[in-house]
Amino acid sequence: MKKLNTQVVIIGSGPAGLLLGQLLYKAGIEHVLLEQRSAEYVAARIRAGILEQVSVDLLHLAGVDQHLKQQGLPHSGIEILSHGTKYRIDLSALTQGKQVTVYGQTEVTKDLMQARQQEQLSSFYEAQNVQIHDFDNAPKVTFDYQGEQYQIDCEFIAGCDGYHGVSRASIPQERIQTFEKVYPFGWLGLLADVPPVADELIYVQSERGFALCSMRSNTRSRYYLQVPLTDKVENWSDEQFWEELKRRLDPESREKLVTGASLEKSIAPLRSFVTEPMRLGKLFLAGDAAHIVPPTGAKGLNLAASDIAYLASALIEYYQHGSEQGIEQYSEKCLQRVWKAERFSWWMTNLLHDFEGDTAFEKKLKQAELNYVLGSEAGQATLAENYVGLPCEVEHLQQLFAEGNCQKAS
Ligand code: RFL
Ligand code: PHB
Repeated sequence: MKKLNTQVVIIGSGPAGLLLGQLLYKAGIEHVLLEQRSAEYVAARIRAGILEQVSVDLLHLAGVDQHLKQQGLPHSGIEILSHGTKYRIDLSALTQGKQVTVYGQTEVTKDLMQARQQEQLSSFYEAQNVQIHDFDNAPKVTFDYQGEQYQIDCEFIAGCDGYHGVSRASIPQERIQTFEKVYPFGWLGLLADVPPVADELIYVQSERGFALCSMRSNTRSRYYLQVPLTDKVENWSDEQFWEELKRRLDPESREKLVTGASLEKSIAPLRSFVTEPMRLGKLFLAGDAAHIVPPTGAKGLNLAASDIAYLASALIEYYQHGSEQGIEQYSEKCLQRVWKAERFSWWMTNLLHDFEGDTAFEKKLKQAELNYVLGSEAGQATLAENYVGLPCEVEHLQQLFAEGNCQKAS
């Protein structure tokens, strides 16, 4: 068995693991990253598309925002189409100038991976059989790589390995609590090289179900349709997708919609899920390993980034000042923000989707609630404040960075 040692082992090369790696590297903290998939597979995954300012600030701090600055599209508003009428939510006007940035998770991942490669940071892609040991006292991670067994002794483990990862699964059940809601529908997503139907995202509530018109750039669009959980992507030709999308849109958008061949098409189930606590001993859970939100509020990727802001701060405080305060408070701080994002994502999902099981009374109430939100400045402000992202202590991390590099632990 090959033996290595480092300060932090990061499991997972999604946005959470990659961002943490870059921030630790910048702070002079040694780490090794383990990923079960190939680098090519990870770099090609199509997922989220909206970055909160907090996520943009973190990528800047990590020194990985050159492409984002050039290609990210700042958006100061979104549109909501409710039964044929379009309402604009002026995010900036309602939040003292805040906005979101359209920039794909695929691009974020590629930028972070490229920076990692340039700095030649220690990474094991296609690491198999990753296992966590003794995370309360003397953490170790074992895995198989290119036919050899490895063991890494470390001081902390960051479980950034997503919903299906090994980190959460390694915790004895009696030491964590999980909270879950599964929704009775999924999103069928289609990516195509066609110009977006509008300058801003359109969230569509219609009698035929929810739809979303999003984009990756001025020439690449991402569209979604609410579909039953039992549906299969093979049931949907590109033509059928475009026809159904048109039926859910208003006449003006239907007219403007440019269709084309799909680059990718897939169905994602919708789920809300939270694990408590998010730290056990020297094992931290971050991102989808700890929580899942339905994509309606565009929060999944952004929550992963804000967890990493708290985690990077905690580790830097520990190595720089010998303080365990950030480590002790990690779970509580993350969960405060996580539950607010869970609430918002659940609320947006409830308001905009068609729930088959709803009674006529419940449908009327939901419509009244949406009409209230869209027709009231206070209602719109609540939506806007949550959509652009609630505060997270990025300033604290910025200050830690400004104070200088961390000492390497002995
Ligand atoms: P990720 O991105 O899932 O990365 C986890 C990484 O860990 C690896 N891994 C392992 N590595 C080693 N050993 C093991 N045993 C491992 N098990 C897993 C995985 O291969 C992977 O590389 O989690 P992270 O970094 O926390 O980032 C979270 C975001 O990816 C996620 O919240 C969002 O993408 C959620 N999400 C969406 N969010 C949105 O806001 N809008 C969307 O449109 C949207 N679409 C999606 C999504 C998530 C999806 N998943 C997870 C199935 C579409 C899909 C299909
Ligand atoms: C996306 O562009 O993939 C996207 C945008 C907003 C959402 C969800 C997904 O709420």
